[in-house]
Amino acid sequence: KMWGDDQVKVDALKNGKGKLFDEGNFGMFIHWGLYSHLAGKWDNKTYYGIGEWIMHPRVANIPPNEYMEVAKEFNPVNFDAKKIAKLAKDAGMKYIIITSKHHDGFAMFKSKVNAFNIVDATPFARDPMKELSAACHELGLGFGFYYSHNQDWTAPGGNGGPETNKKGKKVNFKDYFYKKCKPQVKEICTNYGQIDFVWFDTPGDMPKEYVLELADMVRDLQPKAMMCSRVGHGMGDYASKGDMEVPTQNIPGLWETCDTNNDSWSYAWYDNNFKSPKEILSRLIETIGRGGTYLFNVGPNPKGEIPKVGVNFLEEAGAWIKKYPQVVYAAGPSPWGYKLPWGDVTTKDNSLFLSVFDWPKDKKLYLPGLENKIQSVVILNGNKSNEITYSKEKDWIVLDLPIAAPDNLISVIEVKLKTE
Ligand code: FHN
Repeated sequence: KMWGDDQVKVDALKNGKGKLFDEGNFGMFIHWGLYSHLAGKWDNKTYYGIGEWIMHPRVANIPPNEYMEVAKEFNPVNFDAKKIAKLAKDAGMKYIIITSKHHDGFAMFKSKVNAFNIVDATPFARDPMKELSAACHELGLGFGFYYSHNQDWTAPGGNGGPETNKKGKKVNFKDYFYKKCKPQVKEICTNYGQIDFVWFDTPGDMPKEYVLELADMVRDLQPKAMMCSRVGHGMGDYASKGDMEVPTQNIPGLWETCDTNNDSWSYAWYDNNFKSPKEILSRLIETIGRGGTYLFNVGPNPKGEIPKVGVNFLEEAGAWIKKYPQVVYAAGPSPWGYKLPWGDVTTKDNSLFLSVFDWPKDKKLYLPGLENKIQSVVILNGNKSNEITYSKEKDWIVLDLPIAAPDNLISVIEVKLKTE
């Protein structure tokens, strides 16, 4: 058997979960919060690195009370949920997951249990999560929340947060968990209709009883939502791989890898190192080729807009996917199990889709050890397709290519196998 189902996927799908992974394979991650307003700079000094960590002692070391004051200036008046959802759709993505609260503890949603939130603490006073979830529902996109459940650097008792409350009384993780974390997770799981993902992060040494309590509540309130493994203690419906990690060997089961469009997750004023459309697509195809789903991050700026270069590159990548949807949607992993020298392979039914990242200069494309009988080999290019010849060299199949790559981004060749 060259590729096939596996139990995790089958079970998840049976329970009405995992469809967005199985059929979509591509989602938008958004890191946006109070830190975006600082854009990597504090007290006239720029801190290189991941922008959402700016207040951390290892970065600008901003005292929680000073950081919380920043909320008074945060006014992302150009935030346009419909525009962002449309961008995700045009980019060929099937869902959006956005930071409802990152490690800084600032809630990007209206919270009744904690006033350090975008509606109550900023001049903006709108709930962008309401707007974005509605826009996603309208466009038929999946929607989910990121929530930092363990680290909270401004909440007394949160991991990395102050050890005493405003009155100077010592507090512990339990206080934070019951006063802020659990009630806020309840809020995001009840106030935004049906959500498709709850993306917890950095569980660290969070005690198991709290993780279980949280996971139970999410299952109760949002039985269809997929919980990512970063909730901790082996819980979750799917595995989240390391940040920006495109695995090199096939991995079974339901999993996702998250990547970002430049060097930081959140907006940083200097970060112009955007991944090109070709890089986005090749990393997406490699992830699908290994059996996973690709969650690609963007970081809106202090005004709430996604930087133009990132937008253009995503639109270009989306136009390519529109030309070759079969390479991405509901596509299975490569039977080779790893990337090949010229590109990567995704599969559907009896077809192998060869995405050629580097067009071979000798006009020969090698398929190592392919033993199946071949029905046809065609180069796809939009609605056009050209049959090409192939031969057998030793035990390998060798395709005869035209001299020039037909697609200036990534060319695709479909190898249809005989069924027998
Ligand atoms: O610390 C965070 C980081 O800021 C970012 O949110 C990433 C995204 O996966 N998660 C954590 C580190 O793994």
